Amino acid sequence: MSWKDHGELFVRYRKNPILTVDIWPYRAHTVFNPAAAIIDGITLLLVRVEDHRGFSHFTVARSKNGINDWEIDSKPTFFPDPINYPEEMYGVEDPRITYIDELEKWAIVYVAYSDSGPLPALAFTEDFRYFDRVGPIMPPDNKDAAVFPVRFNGKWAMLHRPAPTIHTLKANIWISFSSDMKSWEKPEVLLYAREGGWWDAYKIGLSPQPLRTPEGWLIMYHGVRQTTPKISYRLGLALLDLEDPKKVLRRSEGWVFGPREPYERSGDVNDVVFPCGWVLVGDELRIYYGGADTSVSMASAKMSDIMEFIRTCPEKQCPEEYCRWFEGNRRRSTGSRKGYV
Ligand code: BMA
Repeated sequence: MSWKDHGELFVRYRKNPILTVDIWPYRAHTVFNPAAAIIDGITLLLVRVEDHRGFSHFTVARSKNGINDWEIDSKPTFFPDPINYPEEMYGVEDPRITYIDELEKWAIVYVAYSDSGPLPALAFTEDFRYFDRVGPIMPPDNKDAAVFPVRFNGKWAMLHRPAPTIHTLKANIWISFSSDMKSWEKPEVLLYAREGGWWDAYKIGLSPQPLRTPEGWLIMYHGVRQTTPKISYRLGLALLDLEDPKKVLRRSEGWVFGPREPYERSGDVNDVVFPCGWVLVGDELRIYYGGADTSVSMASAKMSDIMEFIRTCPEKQCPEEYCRWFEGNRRRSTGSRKGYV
């Protein structure tokens, strides 16, 4: 049997949370779910800030060591602009940032909360001070999106997560392609939510932006477990083929990080860890995550340990018995589901 319980791979910074609303330079309700990057040696977090209307915007926090002494912009850095961009009517949420070498710009894919539901929107920036909005890049309901930094056979690729459907109750991670990052095509399911008792049953979504490693694209995703009367957001890993990101090479069975500490277990939404960004510092992979939709924390793991772990993960997305059952069902249903096993 391939199943191995590796437990949690990431170790929390001992003085978490690293950012709370108490140190914010202006009035706000909560700060959480940041995107992350290192620019000229400085760690930059694009933090989701929720105001007292319940609407979110983004504010930049910068730190030399990525842990403390954060310099936070004195006012919102990226504020919803519903007059010019009506899809931002109820705010902007959960950004993911990717540096696009070819364009010499950062691509920010964020959730615009429109009157018809959440949708992925795109903006570019060179400096996190001025932003060039492209606007919506997919219709609602869709979220948890990030672009890859390179093209594949001439096309950009994006991971995203359409909402659960009433037909299957499932929300899977999809991959789509584009020539210009504005119109996206050829959508196909990449990672399936598992079912039954699994920690990632029914609803999964991408967490930070895809990370290139010599062995493939490392993907961290959240799985949402719903039990009465609560939900838990936990994190798993997958590895995608470097040349063809439609191919899933490995997927962890157990979760690698989940809510445990008081600042993750209790807050605006209990039992949530939700990273939108990660950075590599030498051999240390740091995730920056929202705890309980209330504060920002950091946890890290050695990249070499992660790669060693991912190599031991199964190639199939689920154990044999379940795959056999799923394959049986798949053959009875329509269409091909390439990339599943
Ligand atoms: C998800 C997203 C996240 C949030 C999480 C838990 O659907 O909206 O922003 O952290 O729910 O509430």
